[in-house]
This record gives sequence, C-alpha cells and structure tokens, in this order.
Amino acid sequence: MKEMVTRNRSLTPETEKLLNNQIVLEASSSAQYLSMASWCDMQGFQHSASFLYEHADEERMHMLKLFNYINEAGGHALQPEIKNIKHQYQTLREVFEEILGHEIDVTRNINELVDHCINTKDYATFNFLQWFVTEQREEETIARRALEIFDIIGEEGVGLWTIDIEIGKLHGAGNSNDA
Ligand code: OFO
Repeated sequence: MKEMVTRNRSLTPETEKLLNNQIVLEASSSAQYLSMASWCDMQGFQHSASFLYEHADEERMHMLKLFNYINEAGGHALQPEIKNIKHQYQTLREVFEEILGHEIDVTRNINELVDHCINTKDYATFNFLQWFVTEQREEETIARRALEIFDIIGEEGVGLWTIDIEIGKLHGAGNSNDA
C-alpha cells in the first residue's frame, strides 16, 4: 500500500529532499530570530524584540507551508533538528546585519530550488515556490531598511533608542505573508 502511494505521485524523491532542506532553513531562521528577539528583550530593545518575535513566528509559518505542500504531494515532511543557535550579540546592528546575510542565503537557496524545478519540469512545485520568491525579496528589503535606519539616525546619544523605535515600525512593512 505504502509503495503504491509513493509510485502514484509526481513529486520526485530528489525534489522532496530539497524541499525538506528548505524546511531546515526556515526552522533555523525561526529559531535564530527567536534567540535574537530574546537578546534584544534582555538588552531593553523592546521594539526590535517584538519585531523579531513576530518574524520568528512568520518563519515557522513558512516552514509549515512546506510541510503541507510536501505531505499533500505524497511526500514526507521531516521535522528538523536545529543546532548551533547563537545567543549573544555585541550590538543591535550586528543582529540586523546577520538577518540580512541570512535572508540573502535563504533567497539563494530558494532560487536553486526554482532552478531545479525548471530543469526537472516540476511546474507544480515551481508554482508553489513563487510565494517564497516574493517573500524573500520583501524580507531582504526590510532587513536592508533596518540597516539604513542605523545609518540615517546614527547610534550616538539617544540614537539607539530612536533606532529601536523605528525598527518596531517595520512590523509587516512590505509583508506579503498571509500564511
Ligand atoms: Fe522564510 O522567509 Fe526569510 O528566511
């Protein structure tokens, strides 16, 4: 019975594996952003903390989108183990620099997945991934905007205080996520 289910599907084992790898990335993003939120909270950067708590939730929703897609397509979505979470940061700016770098890596991964779907003519998965393509562009924009806020306001005096407030206003900015 199990074999029949596996044979009667268009999702290939290779694509399933790549989608499961994407689950690892989304779960890592969620875990890392939660850790960043906690660090911000502890340092008194309340607005950045709320932004990051929300962002951590969104990344989990992205992970669940992949769970649903893989399982509906007859595959098996795997709950990943997440290791090597960073807990300490030197500065608030470092947090947002890491977010931008991480989002760029995730975008690269999504693009590779899309390439794979084109090469294997898996247009259903290609179509599914378009939501992630749009989401990544928006998330990169928000992360870049956060760093621009540091540059424009400057961190001297009450600068950091104001930066924290402005980052809080980025909540949902450019957010296509209705997941
Ligand atoms: Fe999942 O959207 Fe960024 O990483």
